[in-house]
Amino acid sequence: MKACFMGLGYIGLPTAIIAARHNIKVHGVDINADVVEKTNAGELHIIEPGLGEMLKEVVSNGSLYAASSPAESDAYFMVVPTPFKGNNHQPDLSYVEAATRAVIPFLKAGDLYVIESTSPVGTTEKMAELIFAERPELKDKIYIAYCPERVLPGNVIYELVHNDRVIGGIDEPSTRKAMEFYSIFVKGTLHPTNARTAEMCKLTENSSRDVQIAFANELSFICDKAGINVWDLISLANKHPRVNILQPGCGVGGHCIAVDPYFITSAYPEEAKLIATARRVNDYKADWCAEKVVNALLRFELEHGRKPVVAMMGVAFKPDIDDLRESPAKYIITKVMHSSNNARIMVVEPNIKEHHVFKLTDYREAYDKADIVVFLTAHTPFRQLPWTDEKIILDFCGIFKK
Ligand code: SAJ
Repeated sequence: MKACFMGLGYIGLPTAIIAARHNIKVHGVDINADVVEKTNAGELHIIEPGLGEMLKEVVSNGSLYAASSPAESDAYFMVVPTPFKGNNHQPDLSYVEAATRAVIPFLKAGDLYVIESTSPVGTTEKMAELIFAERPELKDKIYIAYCPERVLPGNVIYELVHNDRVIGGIDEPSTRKAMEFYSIFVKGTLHPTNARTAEMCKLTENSSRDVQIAFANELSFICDKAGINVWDLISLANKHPRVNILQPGCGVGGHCIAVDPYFITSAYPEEAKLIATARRVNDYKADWCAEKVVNALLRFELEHGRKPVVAMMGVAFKPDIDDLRESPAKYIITKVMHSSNNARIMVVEPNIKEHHVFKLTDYREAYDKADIVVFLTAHTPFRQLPWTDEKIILDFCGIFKK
């Protein structure tokens, strides 16, 4: 069986590699020539534990080959980004559409076409229309489905195989055909549904997490005013057998949770009130944190007659990763630097060696030297630092929670 993966990014590449390890001949396509070159050289262009060796193996035994354009296959997978366009967070389907148009000439009766990219409801039907407009003779002869991924970066190899998956075809034969494909390497349960439900399911999963984090962040605003430790509060409330509140942080980052809810709110603005509010709460959390830091700096200067030394702890968008994209911590650091009027600000990120904008300081040294310590990302090593009353500590991510 031959499979063509359109997009060799954080999801497409690992999926292509896993498929290639299961007796599938994989043709991987990326518009970035550098990605194609690296992949064919057996070099991983993303960071994912354990995946590098697997890539070398499938490239050297010929089961994975990368190129800049598609080739004839039995199954085609669209694993490209779906960013925003305009200023109202409208989803931009141009990559999915371009990838689809690129494979249309190769399609033949019996083939499977799958979209994995996070997409607004109706996208799979829209792409089916596009395919049949160009190739009307394929109507009812090919299988078209939507099958979102659910993997957590850092644990991709395990989750790609063991997570349950939702698979929705444009008709039942399509759902069955797609399930047949995924059953080759997925050990989790495959759940059949229709394409629209599968699309909405992906958006729902990430919106649900965003809403739950917004609840925790809202509690952090309330507790700050009420003089209550929010971490203690949540831990106590979670002792109730049917309560499970998530953790507040300095905002929500990454490319999924802070993005996918907009695919619902932009299409259903009248109905998606709670989802839209949660987005605003989580975005506001980063501004609220930045303001708290700036105020602490000003107060220190007033009280001590000199500028404070400040340690900003953590730049990544979540604990124990090196991914800084869409990071609220990075946003807060930049904002504080712009309004700090020459205070000495040390930036700490133990998971990376250097950064093109921030000069990085070792976390122990920064903690030791700082008058004000701001915890932005709950990296594990920070938890070893001793609590002290001699510094002003702004713990936005619960480093010192019990
Ligand atoms: N966060 C909090 N409080 C929490 C949990 C997380 O503030 O209690 C913050 C994190 O610090 C981070 C952001 O939320 O800034 C997102 O982190 P995350 O670990 O919740 O999620 P992602 O973006 O790494 O991955 C998510 C996952 N989705 C869900 O958990 C529902 C993953 O399974 C998806 O595959 C991925 O999105 C995706 O690709 O959609």
